[in-house]
Amino acid sequence: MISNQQLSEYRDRGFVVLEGFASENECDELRERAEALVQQFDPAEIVSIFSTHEQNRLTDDYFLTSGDKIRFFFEENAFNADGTLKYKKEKSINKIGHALHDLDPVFQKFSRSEKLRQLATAIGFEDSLLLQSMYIFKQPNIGGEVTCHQDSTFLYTEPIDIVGLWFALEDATNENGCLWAIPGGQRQGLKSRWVRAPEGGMKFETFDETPWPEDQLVPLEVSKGSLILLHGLLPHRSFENRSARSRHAYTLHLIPKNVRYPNDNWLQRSLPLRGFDQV
Ligand SMILES: O=C(O)CCC(=O)C(=O)O
Repeated sequence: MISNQQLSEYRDRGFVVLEGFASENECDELRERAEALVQQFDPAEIVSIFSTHEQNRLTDDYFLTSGDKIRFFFEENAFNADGTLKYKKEKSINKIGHALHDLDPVFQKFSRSEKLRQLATAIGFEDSLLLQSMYIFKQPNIGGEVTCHQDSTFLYTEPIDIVGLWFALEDATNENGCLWAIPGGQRQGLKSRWVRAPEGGMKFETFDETPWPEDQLVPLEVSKGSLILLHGLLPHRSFENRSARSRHAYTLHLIPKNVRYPNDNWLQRSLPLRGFDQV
């Protein structure tokens, strides 16, 4: 599942790549399912532009109530000035989130597979809850950047303890917007939290104003089927995809059952969180 050397690499660098973790078949099944979900989705229902630059999202109810739903978010550059889509909807969606692992049978089966349960056990998350899932498209030509961040900023727990599982469903290269990370950056502590403001909407609570040392970022170019484990405090990002190739990925976040999950985190659910054993 994961060797001792890979485990110590994860602890030291804050990330590790497990090549070939998901089979070609599993990757294709998830891709086909995501494509089917997009086909069923009517973009007229809601137009929500997702971007880490886009301040509108801070008050975007569609986003803030998506923690226990399957919702669709567009690339920031998907629209013409008149609000119409530049490309077909299947080439315009940035991501689907945030409860595929609970609500969709295909994603649920993959996310709670024996293989994933064993991996979670090996990395000390045997008694954990599946908090969030996302299908990220990083579309050809218009795939938006994700600026440098720590996942614990958005999914904060006390004590801080979260792991991100990032599955490459296609080869991810520098050209199509692979992940980048600052090795060892998880040791620098949490820079900020994104919290629900009492007056409504979201705001950042900043603990450390120093900019990210982005010159220390390294590219994580990986092949289809690779799994990247990401420590919740690891600074990471991805650049725009200006290439003609997409860069699909599926991500899952796990938290231990015994941490405190604050009610001012953005992600709140009516559906109870479930572990690997509760199918
Ligand atoms: O897949 C990407 O491009 C970035 C994903 C990421 O960093 C995140 O969702 O935390």
